[in-house]
Amino acid sequence: MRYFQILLIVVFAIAGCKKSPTDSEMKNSKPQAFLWIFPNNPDSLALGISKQHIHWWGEDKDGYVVGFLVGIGKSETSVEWIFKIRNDSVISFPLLTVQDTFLVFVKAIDNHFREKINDGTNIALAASHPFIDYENDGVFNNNDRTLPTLQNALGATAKQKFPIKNTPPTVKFEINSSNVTVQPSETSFTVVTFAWRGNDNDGDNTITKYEIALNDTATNNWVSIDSTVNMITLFVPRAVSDIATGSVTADVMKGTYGNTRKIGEAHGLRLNDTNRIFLRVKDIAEDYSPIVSLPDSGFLWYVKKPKSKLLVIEDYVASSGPNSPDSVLLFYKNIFSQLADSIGDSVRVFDFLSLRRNDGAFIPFHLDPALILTLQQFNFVFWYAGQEPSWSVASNPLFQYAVDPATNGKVLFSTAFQFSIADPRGSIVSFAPIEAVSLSDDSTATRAYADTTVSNISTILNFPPLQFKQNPSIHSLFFYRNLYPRSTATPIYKIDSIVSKTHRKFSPTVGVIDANNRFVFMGVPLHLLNGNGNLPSFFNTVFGNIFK
Ligand SMILES: [Ca+2]
Ligand SMILES: [Ca+2]
Ligand SMILES: [Ca+2]
Repeated sequence: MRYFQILLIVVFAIAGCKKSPTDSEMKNSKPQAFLWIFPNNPDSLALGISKQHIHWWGEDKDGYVVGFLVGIGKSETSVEWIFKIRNDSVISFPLLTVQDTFLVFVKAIDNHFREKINDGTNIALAASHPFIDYENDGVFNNNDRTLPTLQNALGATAKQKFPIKNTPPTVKFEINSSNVTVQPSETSFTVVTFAWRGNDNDGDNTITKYEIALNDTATNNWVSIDSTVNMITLFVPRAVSDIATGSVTADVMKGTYGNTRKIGEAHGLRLNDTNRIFLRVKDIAEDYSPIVSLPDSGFLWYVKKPKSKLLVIEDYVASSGPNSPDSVLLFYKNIFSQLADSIGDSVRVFDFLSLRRNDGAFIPFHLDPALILTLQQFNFVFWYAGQEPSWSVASNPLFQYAVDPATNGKVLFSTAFQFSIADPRGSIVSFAPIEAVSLSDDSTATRAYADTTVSNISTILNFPPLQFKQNPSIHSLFFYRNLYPRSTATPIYKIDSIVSKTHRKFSPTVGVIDANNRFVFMGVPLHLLNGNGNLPSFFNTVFGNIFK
C-alpha cells in the first residue's frame, strides 16, 4: 500500500512538470482516416494516369474531424505532409518513368487541434514536435511555427497504393486571340516563324524536347529542339539561297530579333514550292505526342526564293481604275523596268510582298522576328501605301531595317494620308525622318490638279522636278499634309501650290530624306507624280545615286 502511494506521488510529480492535461485530452479517442477510391476494376486497382482525383474522410468517436494531413510518396517517413480542410484533391503523382507506384497517406485531425492554419500549409512531423514548415525544407527554422496541440489530435495513417503509368504528351501550334490556329504566311520568303505549346498531363516539366521536320517525317529528318523553346524561325541566308535550286537547308533559330540564336538545321525546305512543317513532342518516359503539321487543310505555305536586291511592299488599297492595286503595281513594274542599266536587273526585277491581298494572308504573324529578318534579306525596300499604311506592321520592322545603326537597309516609302487623321504621327516618327505631320486644315489638302508641280527644295541633292498626272477626280481619295522633317533630316520636295481645306493656297513639304541617306519619305503616292515623265529619273536618283 505504501509502495502504491509513493508510485502515485511520483506519477503526479512527473505529470506536474508539464502543462496539466485536460480531461478530454487524456481521454481523447484518436480520429480515423479513410481513403475512398474508384477503381476501374472492382477487384484491383488498375494502372492509373498521373493526375487523379482522390477522396478521403475521417471519423472521430468523441469529437469531430477538423482537417487532414495528406502526403504522397514512397514511404510514410519520407513523405511531405500537407494540411487539407477539404475531403478531396486532384493529385499529380511525380511520375518520372513510364510506370511507377506511389502511396497516398492520410491522417485525420480531430477537434483537439487548436492552432489556426491555412489549407495547403506544409507540416513537418518528423521532428520531436510537429511544426509548420514554411519553406518545406524539413527543418525547424526561420519563421516556422510549432503546433503544440497537433500530436494529440492526430489519428493513425491510412494509406493506399496507386500504380501510375505515363500519359503521352500533346502539342499544338499556337492560336491567335480568336482561338484560331496561326498559319504560316500563304507565301513567304526564306524566313518563317512557328510557335507552339506542349502539354503533358504528368506535368509540363516532364516534356524533354520538341522535334520538327520539313516535308518528310523520315527518322533522320527530325530536328531536336530544347523543351524550353516554344518558337523557332526557319532562316536561309541569301548566300545559301542565292546559289540553291530545289530544296535547301534552313537554319533553325530561337528568339526574337536581336536575341536570335541558331539551335539547329532543318533539311529539305523547298524553294519556289509549297512546304509543310511537322511537329511532335517527347516526354521523360520517351513517349511521343501525335504528330501535328501546318498548314491546316485549306491553307498553303509557299516559299519563294528571293531573287533581287529590292523588296517592293504593296501596302495599298484603293478603288478601281488607274488607282486599283493591280494598275498601280503594273505602273511600278513599268517604272522599275526603265531604271538605268547601271542599277541593273537586281533592282529592276524586284521581289514583291503584299500586305493587303488575301486579307493579309502574306503578313507573318510574328513580325518580330519574321518580317524584320525578311526585310534584312534585301538591300532596298520600296514600301508604298495609299491613304493609310499599315502602321503597326511597318513601324518596328522598318525601324530595325533602316534606322538602327546596326543595320544597313534603305527604304523608299510613299504614302498619302486619310481625310480624318487619327494621329499616325506616333507610328510614323518611330521610323520615318519626320517629327510630325500637320493636323491643321490650313496645311492639309485634298486635291491636286494634273498641272500641279512638285519641286526639289534641297540644295545639295539632285532630285528631278515632278508633277501630278491624273486629274483630281481620280485621286481625290488621297490627302496631303505638310511634313515636318526631323532636325537632322533634309526636306527634298514641296508641292508648289495647292489649296488647303480652308481654301488657302499653301506649299506643303511632301518629301524628306534622313541624315544617313537611308530613308526617303514621300507624303504623296508616287504613282500620281509622273505628270512630266520624270518619275523614272526620280527612282534612278534614289536607287542609283542616293542609296547606291
Ligand atoms: Ca477525438
Ligand atoms: Ca523550415
Ligand atoms: Ca507524360
